[in-house]
Amino acid sequence: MNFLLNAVMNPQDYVGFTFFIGSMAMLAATVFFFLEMGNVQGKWKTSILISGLICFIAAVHYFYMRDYWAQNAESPTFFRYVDWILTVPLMCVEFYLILKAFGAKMDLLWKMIAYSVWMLVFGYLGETAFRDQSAIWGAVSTLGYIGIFYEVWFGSAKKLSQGSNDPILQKAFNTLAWFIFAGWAIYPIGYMTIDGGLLSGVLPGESLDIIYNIGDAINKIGFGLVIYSLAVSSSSKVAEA
Ligand SMILES: *C/C=C(C)/C=C/C=C(C)/C=C/C1=C(C)CCCC1(C)C
Repeated sequence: MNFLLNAVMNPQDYVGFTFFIGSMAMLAATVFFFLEMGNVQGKWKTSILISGLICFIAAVHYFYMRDYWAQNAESPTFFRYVDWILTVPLMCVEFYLILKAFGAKMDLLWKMIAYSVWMLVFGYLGETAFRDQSAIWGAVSTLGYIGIFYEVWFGSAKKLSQGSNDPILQKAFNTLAWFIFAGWAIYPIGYMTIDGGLLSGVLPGESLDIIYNIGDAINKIGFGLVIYSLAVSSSSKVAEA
């Protein structure tokens, strides 16, 4: 448990504070989703399990990131991207699972995972090895983001949702699509605060981690809650019928 206790944080350290809040929020959300698995109908359990796993993986990384920040006052870029490379594909799995009953095939899942790996690998390179040219790598990374965005707003995922004739599913799907549009757009804003980026003169350098931490709380916990409420509504509809 050493990693839980190591960090000594300065009370003025706002960035560190958002890591701290982030780790607690992810932990609480994990417990919530795992416990609620028992309250939904069988076919929804996997979706809720994955919501819990996304928050669990993030919680573990947040404990490390908080420590790393407290010790080095430096962005924990490596842990950040390890977290994302595990959790973002799991969010793609969530899309696949809710659409599976309406005909989603594995190739939709692999396509979305490929887009997200593309997005994250090039984003990582732009934050590390090629930081001097972060804008170019950010633009390349954005192509992966656009791919996911397209799938969910116009592509095959959207069409499966439309064809489902299930208003509860459609409402949840549309909310998740907004998470991809507005929630995920938080990340490139943080990225653009890197020196030489569009926002580097506008926002201070420490904003990067604060913005990423806010993005994670919204997108991991919020996204999970949308899946959860879809599962609860669908389960109670079945119970009534
Ligand atoms: C739980 C973590 C999530 C949902 C992370 C999402 C990350 C992104 C949508 C990152 C996107 C980026 C760009 C679109 C361009 C600049 C580089 C990134 C990786 C920050």
